[in-house]
Amino acid sequence: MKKTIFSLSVLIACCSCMHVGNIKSGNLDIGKNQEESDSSKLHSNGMVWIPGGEFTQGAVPDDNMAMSHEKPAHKVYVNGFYMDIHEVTNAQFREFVEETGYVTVAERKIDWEELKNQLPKGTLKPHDSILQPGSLVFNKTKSGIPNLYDYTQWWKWKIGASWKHPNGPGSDIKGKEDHPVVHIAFEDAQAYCKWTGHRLPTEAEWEFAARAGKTGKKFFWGHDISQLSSHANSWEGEFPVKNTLEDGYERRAPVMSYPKNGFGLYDMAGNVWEWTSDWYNTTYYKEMASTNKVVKNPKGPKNAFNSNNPYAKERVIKGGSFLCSASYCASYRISARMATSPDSGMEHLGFRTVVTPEILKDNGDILVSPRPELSTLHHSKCDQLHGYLIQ
Ligand SMILES: [Ca+2]
Ligand SMILES: [Ca+2]
Repeated sequence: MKKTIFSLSVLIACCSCMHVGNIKSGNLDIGKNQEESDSSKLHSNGMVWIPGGEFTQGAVPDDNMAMSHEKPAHKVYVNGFYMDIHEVTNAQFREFVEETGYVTVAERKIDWEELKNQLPKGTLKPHDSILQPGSLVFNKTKSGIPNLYDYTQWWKWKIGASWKHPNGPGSDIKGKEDHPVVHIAFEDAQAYCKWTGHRLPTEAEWEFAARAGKTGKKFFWGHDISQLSSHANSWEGEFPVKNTLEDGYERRAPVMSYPKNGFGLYDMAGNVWEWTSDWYNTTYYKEMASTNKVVKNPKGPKNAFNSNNPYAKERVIKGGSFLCSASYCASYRISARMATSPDSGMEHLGFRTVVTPEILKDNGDILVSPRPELSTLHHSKCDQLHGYLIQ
């Protein structure tokens, strides 16, 4: 098991189901003309059909918050797929853990011999009392910070922090079953996906789904930043010092606390960041744009590369979180993206899953018509929990 450079750099700085149709139960209504079928308008087992199509991925022209790695925008086509309507919740993840006995990266012992290979040569080994299972937790600062580039000012390594203890020992998820699960490393998300028979979305799929047909818009609701508080759980006030709580939540909010986008997806802006399956490569958008073609179903670059973090191979995360503020990254914008080390779970990082008709067919787990009663599709705890059995 590895921990990330990011994790360790902070550490050292500090101390020094749903199952669509669940492949198991297999109950998606998938017909030959599926994009026109009723299933396209239904949430089946907490998922919704995202019709495929062409779109422009990347920064919109008048977005002055867009970072260089969101440019140049480029044309992409994605096939249709089903997507979880909300971030994977604590209840969903607990069901997975209870059934499989899975132990997340944040809960595992740290192997210094593996870890040091990801660090600059000569990095001193932290004391054994520090090299304990844990994760990164956000801490507000006591006063304003002139330099927001140094994230170690608000990210702290906390021994004992994990999905069960999001803010470290003493915290728990009781009464927060409908909150998004966090401290999820990439391999944790993949393990959950394997259990459900789903997979993580590609970055292009994620962005297409988030945009929901809003061409040229910065946010899923349009262009009006004044609607942020009513549409997404973000950080309001001076980051990372004072949160005015205008949107009602300082940290994670229960999933589906804010309006859905045009495809019926919740929290595609804010609440927690979400893993995609793409490697992060700073040159990727330029390469895509240079083809002067509509790239079909891109799956990301072949290799990871980040000139700012040469020791790590990172994945792309999307959507921003409760920590995103207008004064910092404004990552509730649709085109926003971030590089994160795959073995790093954090307090603001979760995921949601997708599944394609092809995957379902490969698993021989399809019910065509007649569409099963939706109540039969909802067997997981989270379904009952949220009461979102779809009308
Ligand atoms: Ca908030
Ligand atoms: Ca989110």
